[in-house]
Amino acid sequence: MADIKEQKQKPNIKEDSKTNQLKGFSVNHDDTKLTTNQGVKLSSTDDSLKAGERGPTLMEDFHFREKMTHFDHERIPERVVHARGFGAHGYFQCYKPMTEYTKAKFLQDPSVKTPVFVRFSTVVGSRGSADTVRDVRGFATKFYTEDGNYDLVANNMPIFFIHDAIKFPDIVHSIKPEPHNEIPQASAAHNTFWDFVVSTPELAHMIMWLLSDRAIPRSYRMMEGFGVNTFRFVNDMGKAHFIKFHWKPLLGVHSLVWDEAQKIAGKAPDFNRRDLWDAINMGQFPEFELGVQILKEEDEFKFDFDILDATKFWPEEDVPVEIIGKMTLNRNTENFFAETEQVAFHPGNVVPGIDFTNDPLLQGRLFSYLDTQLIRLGGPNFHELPINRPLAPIHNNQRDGYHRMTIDQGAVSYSPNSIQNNAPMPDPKNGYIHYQEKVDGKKVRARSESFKDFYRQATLFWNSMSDIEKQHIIEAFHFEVGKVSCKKIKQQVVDMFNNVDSMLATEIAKGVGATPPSTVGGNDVVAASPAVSMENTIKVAQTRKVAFLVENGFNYQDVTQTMQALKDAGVSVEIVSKNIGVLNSMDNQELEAGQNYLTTASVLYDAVFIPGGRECANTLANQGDSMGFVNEAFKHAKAIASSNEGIDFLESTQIQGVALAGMENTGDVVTELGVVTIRNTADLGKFGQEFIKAIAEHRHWARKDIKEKVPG
Ligand code: HDD
Repeated sequence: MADIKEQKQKPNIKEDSKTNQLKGFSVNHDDTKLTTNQGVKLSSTDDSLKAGERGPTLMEDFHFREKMTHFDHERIPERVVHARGFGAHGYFQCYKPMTEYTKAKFLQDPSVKTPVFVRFSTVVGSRGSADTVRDVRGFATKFYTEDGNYDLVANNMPIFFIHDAIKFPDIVHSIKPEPHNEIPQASAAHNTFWDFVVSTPELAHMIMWLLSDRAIPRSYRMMEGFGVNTFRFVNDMGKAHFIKFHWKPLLGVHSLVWDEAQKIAGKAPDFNRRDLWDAINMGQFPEFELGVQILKEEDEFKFDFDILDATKFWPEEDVPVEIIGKMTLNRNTENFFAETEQVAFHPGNVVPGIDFTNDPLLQGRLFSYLDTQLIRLGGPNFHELPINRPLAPIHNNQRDGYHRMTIDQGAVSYSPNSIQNNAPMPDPKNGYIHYQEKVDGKKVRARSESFKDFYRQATLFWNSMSDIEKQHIIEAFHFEVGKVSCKKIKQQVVDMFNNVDSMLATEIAKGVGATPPSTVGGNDVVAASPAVSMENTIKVAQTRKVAFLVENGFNYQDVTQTMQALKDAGVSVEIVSKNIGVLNSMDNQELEAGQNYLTTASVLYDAVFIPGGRECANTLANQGDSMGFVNEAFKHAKAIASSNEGIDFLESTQIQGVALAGMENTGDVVTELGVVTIRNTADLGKFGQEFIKAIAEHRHWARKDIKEKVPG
């Protein structure tokens, strides 16, 4: 009895606790017989019940009616934002007890593995839209802790568009497809959004992030996550600190280039979700460290921005990120709908030790998420869906409502009561106690003056970008604003961003047919925050994907040794050929090509390798698809490697101005601008290592003028 009581109050959380809970709901259909939803076995499901073979279908066909009714009701409303997403299971472990700052139990004991479910998403597109559109990415994590569920509902950018949640419907309406014709899908490049931007200067900073490479991540495994809003840690003495949450991927932060992202949207619209799915299936488990920026309450007014303003970040150079734990995603879902679609996040799902602040964006979020689940999941019992159930026990007086699962015993569903000794009883000691912040003010529909610095952090961000990142931002403006048909808005964009930086505004104007600013713009910010530039991120080759372009007559040793070196470094390889199937090497050894130029494309790989073998090189040189493949990889600044006669093929492509191993080369590895070549098969070991280094670099931006010189 004592055990049951103990269990009722305090679950023993283990890494697989959530998986085991879900198993109780999972159904296996192997070797089973077809039944109705009432469990009645069916003899056939291929024909409806008719009055005569050619006659009308009969009303009494209960199987037809049930099957059709279920089908007719299979869709639920998609999320109003973040409709397209992809989830995975894993666990979180803290590195050290955070007792000094918070009493949150999952942040105390490094030996505890708290189960988590994460859903990554895009914001604007509908459920069937492409993964690689320019957009903010959602990064929502549900921690199934012993104290109940904690949701960290984050994005991959540290700031937000607006100050106050009351503007959320406006910004979302402006960026979504325009209501009269539902065009364009999953894109900010249209009149209504930019009309809203130029009318709402607080957006300036977020636009800089949205038009940066952060908005087209290479992988969900390679992006940061940010809680954005300012929260509080509260310790068991009731002392609070302001905090910001960060997720830092161990693979570094990396992005696609825009041309590539657009092509992937057509060739592989599931690019990011497949990448996550495959990585987990291959055992390459995505890992993210959890970091916090911690501020003393007395330092609230120490900064030249308001720490409650969600359009500002706390520069890591000023408030260091303390790494406090790590999350590992190690299990794919069994059923997309049951798990990823039905999961319901809410920033208001907090546990003792984590509390809110008066950040007006956060305050509004605290209403919206619970509200939206009521329509999306059809009633107040969505917390009972397997994916949403906490591991901590639920005991309260809430009853009834659509789809109630639990069978709550007894006559009592009110408090206080004497019939049940007042159970379920509040727990003043362990129960959630809101931080007792003193609040005193007049009721006003107004915004604090301290929020009204719209441009200085936008300039800080701009100053922090590398040259190539700046160039990409300018090109993104040319694309986005170039698609705006209203000339007045284009000019207003130039004028607005002149407040960020004059050079930026002048460059924007050049590309979109507007007049450059006539006044020197910018502001007094000259500082930079190196932490926001992706140039300074972690660079590893692990988990990258390389295409080997191979045809008959290839050099077997070149292929197998290079493949082995890459595999040893955790890089995966796909053989691409004109035809899928068996290929023969120059010494008649076999290799299987798994992809042809129709099933795959250059944009789906991080790097390309072309082996030696005269016949192979000649065939490649006569195939437009192979040439295009390599040209595109070169243009997208990816690593390229080639050995022996493969280099002759490279010479026939648009790879110009890069030194390649020449005929006289006797075995040295020649590496220039991410192109690695060798003419001697004896030293393939070093060649492989150089290639791995070039892949780890992610992109080789020093290739001069590639954009102009390489067509495509
Ligand atoms: Fe939100 C979903 C993140 C501001 C209202 N939001 C949603 C999701 C993420 C975020 C990751 C998807 C969750 C999932 O995968 O199911 N949202 C953010 C961040 C914000 C933010 C980091 C800025 C700090 N959101 C925000 C505001 C509002 C909302 C200001 C409204 C006042 N968000 C919603 C929502 C959604 C949502 C309408 C749609 C689906 C859902 O909640 O479950 O309630």
